[in-house]
Amino acid sequence: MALAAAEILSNLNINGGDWPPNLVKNLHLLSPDQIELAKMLLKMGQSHLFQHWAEPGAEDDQKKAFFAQVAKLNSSYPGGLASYVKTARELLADSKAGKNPYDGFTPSVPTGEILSFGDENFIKFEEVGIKEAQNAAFVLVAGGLGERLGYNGIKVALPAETTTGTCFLQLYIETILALQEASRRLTKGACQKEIPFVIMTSDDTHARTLELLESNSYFGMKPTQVKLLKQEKVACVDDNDARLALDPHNKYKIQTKPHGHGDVHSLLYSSGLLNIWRDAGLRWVLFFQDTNGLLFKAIPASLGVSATKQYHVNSLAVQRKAKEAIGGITRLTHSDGRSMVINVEYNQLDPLLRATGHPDGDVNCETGYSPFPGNINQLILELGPYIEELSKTGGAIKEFVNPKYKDASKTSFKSSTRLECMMQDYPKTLPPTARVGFTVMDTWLAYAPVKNNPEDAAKVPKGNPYHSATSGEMAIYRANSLILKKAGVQVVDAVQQVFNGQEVDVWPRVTWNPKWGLTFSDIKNKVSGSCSISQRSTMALKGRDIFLEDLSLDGALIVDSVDGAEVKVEGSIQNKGWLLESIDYKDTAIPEELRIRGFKINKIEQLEKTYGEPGKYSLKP
Ligand code: UGB
Repeated sequence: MALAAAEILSNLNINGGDWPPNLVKNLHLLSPDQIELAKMLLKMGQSHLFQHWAEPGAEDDQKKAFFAQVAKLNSSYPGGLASYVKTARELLADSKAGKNPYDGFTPSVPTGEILSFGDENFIKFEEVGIKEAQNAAFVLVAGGLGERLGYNGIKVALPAETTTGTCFLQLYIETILALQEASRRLTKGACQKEIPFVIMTSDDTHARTLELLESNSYFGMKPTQVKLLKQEKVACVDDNDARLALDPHNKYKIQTKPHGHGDVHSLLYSSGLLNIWRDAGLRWVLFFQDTNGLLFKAIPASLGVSATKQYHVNSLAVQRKAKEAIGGITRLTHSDGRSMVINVEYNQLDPLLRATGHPDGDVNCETGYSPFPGNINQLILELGPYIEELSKTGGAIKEFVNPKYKDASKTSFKSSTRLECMMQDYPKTLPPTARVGFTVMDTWLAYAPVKNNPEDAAKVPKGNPYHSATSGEMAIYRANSLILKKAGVQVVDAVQQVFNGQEVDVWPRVTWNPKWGLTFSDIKNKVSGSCSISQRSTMALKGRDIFLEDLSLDGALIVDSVDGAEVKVEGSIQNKGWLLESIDYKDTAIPEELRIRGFKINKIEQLEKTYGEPGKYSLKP
C-alpha cells in the first residue's frame, strides 16, 4: 500500500513529506481527478481536512464520498474551490479590519421613473409592456427555506389568498400565461410564442417544487416551458484563514450553507438558456421572489419603462420611509470617478449618509418619503447586455461575509460562516456606460411579501409593514378594491380588524384570475355603468370575458367561465356571503396554511355560476 502511494506521489512529482500521512496512506483509493483535488486543497491550506482519516480499509466509502462532495463544490462555484477560499480570506480580512465596503463612495439619488397607478403615463407604459411580454423570460428565485416565516412547506405552495386558495406558484404561472396570450393578441402575432419560465430551487425546495408542479399539471403551462435550476450550497469556513469546516456529525463531509439568491446569475449562465433565448429573439429577463402576490400588477408598466428607456437594468422599487427595513436604490460615485446604481441595504445607508456630509443620515425629504427608492428585489435585465456581462464574469456576483465573532479580537467565530451573494448586486461589475435605472410604484400595488411568522409580525412597530401571511392576503384584496375604485366602481372602504395580533385593513375580498385583468385598461373595459361592492362582500372572477355592468354586490359572487364564454353580470346580488372568522395560530388542529393568517373563511351563502361552453350569457338575479 505504502509503495503504491509513494509511486503515485512520485509519478505526480509530489514530495510526499508535504502531504498529511493519513491522506498518503489512502491515496490508492483516489482517482487521478481526485488526487488533483487533494493537491488543490493542500495548496489552499486545507490539510486539516484529512487529519481524522482512518487507516486504509476503514471508512473507505466515506473517503470517496468526501471527494465526490469536493468535486461538486469545486465545479458548482465559478473559479472553483481555490477561488472560493481565496475570496473568503480577502473578505474575512476586510471584515476583521472593519473595512467599509462603501469607503470612498458618495451616495446620491439616481434617476428613474416614478409611476402613479392609472394615469396616462402608467397606461402608456402598460401597453408597451404587454407588447414586449412575449419577448421576455421569467425567473423565480425559490431556493430559500423561509426560516423567518417558519412554514413547514415550500413558500410557493402557500395560498396567496384563501378566497380561491390559489397558491403563489399557480398565480405566477397563470399570470405568465395571461401575459403570453395578451401580448400575442396585442401584436396580432400569428404564432403563439411561449414565455420561458425558470425556477431556481435548492436541495431544500427542489423535490417539493417539482411535486407541486407535477401534481397540478404545471398549472396549465407546458412542462417543457418550465425549467428548474437547482442551486448548490457552498462550503463553510471555521476561521479567518478560511479553513473549511467539517460537518459536526460527519468528519468526511464539509459543512455547507446556502450561498444566497445571487446564484441565479451563474446558474442561468452555465445552463446555456440565455443563448437559446437570445437566438429565439427574446429581449428581457425578469427576476422575481417567491411570495409577493402583488408583483405582477407592476410588471407590465415596469417592462414598458425598460423598453421605452432602454434600461439594461431596471429595479422595481416602492416609496420608502426613512429607516424602513428595505434597502435603498442609490447612485454611488467614487472619488476615483467610478459610479454605479445599486441597492444599499438599510443598515448601511444611514451610516453611509452620515459619513458623507448628511448629518441626519437616513431621513425623509419634503415628500414625506426617503429620496432613495426602496428595493423590492424584482429586476428586469435586457438580455443582450446581460449575456455580454456574464460572459466576462461567468455569472459570479460580488460576495460578502457576515461572521459572528466570539469577541472583539475577531479571531474566532461563534459558528462557521460562508460567503453569500445577492441577485441585486449584479450591477456592481457593470461598466459605467450601462443604463441602470429603476421604476417606483405605489406600495399598495406592487409589494406585499409573506416573510414573517405571526409572532414576529405582531411585534413589528406600529405603522411598519407586517410582511406576514395575514397582511399579504389583505394586501391583495386592498389592491384589487383600489383598482376597481379607480375604474369607477363604488367600493366601500376597509374596516380594521386584528388577526394574529396584527391590525389590518379588511377590504371586500375581491380576486380575479390574471386573464380577467392584466392591465388597468383591461379592467376598465370590463366594468361599466354604476357598480358597487359592499365591505362585507366577496367577488371571485375566474374567467376572461366577464363584464360587470350596473352590478350592486352585497354578499358573495363567484363566476367561472371558459374562454369564449362572454358573461354580463348585472343587477343587485345579495346573500349572506362569506365571513372572516378569527382562529388561533397556536391551534394545531387547524391547517398551518390557515393558522399563519389568523382567520378562515366561513362560506355561508353565495351566488356561484359556471359557464363551461362558449357563448353569450347574462347573469342577472
Ligand atoms: N432565495 C433563494 O432562491 N436562494 C437562497 O439561497 C436564498 C434566498 P428572502 P432576503 O423582499 O424586501 C431580499 O430570504 O434575502 C430566494 C433582498 O435581498 O425572502 O432577506 C428566496 O426563496 C432585500 O434587499 O429575502 O432579502 C426568496 O424568493 C429586500 O429587497 C428570495 O430569494 C428583500 O428581499 C428572497 O429571499 C425584500
